[in-house]
Amino acid sequence: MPTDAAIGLGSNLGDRQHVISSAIDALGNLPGTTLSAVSPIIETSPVGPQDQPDYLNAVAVVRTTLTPRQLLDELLAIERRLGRDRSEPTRWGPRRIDLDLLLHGDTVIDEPGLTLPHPHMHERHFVLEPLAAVLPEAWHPLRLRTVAELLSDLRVQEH
Ligand code: A4P
Ligand code: MG
Repeated sequence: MPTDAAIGLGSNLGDRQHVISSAIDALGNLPGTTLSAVSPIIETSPVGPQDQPDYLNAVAVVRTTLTPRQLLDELLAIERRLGRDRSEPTRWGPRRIDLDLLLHGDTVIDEPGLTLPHPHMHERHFVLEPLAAVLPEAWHPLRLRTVAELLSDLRVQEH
């Protein structure tokens, strides 16, 4: 059965717009996968080390027969093709492209190399804002809140 999966895209090096568009095209070409929605692209200040350029962030929704692990492997392959340099040592540092698997249906996984839902998604504006634009009613199976609710929770916490 195909499942809806949400993928977070981020870029803060090189031609950010072009890299994000190329990654979205690549998602639509994955086996067993169709692209169902793409959020607006937003510009965001870096979370983590501040001495790096601003990011462009977006979220894509795909309908896929790939398992979470297969989809993650495809995301890592797209990152490599688009020139992500994994020798970059800084955690949360600058990158041409970062693809995070945010949600895969309501799957919960905590294994080496794969955590679902993405462990930081509920605390990040740069994820929740574009995600709420395309999948506001998606369910976070651990926080027991919809994406729209997680975004409004985050806004309340910050005021
Ligand atoms: N991994 C495990 N679960 C997942 C998952 N659900 N999705 C593993 C993707 N990857 C997952 O990832 C390291 C390993 O995580 C992968 O090999 C995979 O097996 P990574 O992308 O190399 O690590 P990272 O991105 O440097 O660290 P981390 O903690 O994933 O950082 P994030 O969460 O990706 O954050 N500020 C703004 N404004 N916008 C951004 O997009 N991005 C980051 C990176 C920091 N600050 C930002 C932004
Ligand atoms: Mg990442």
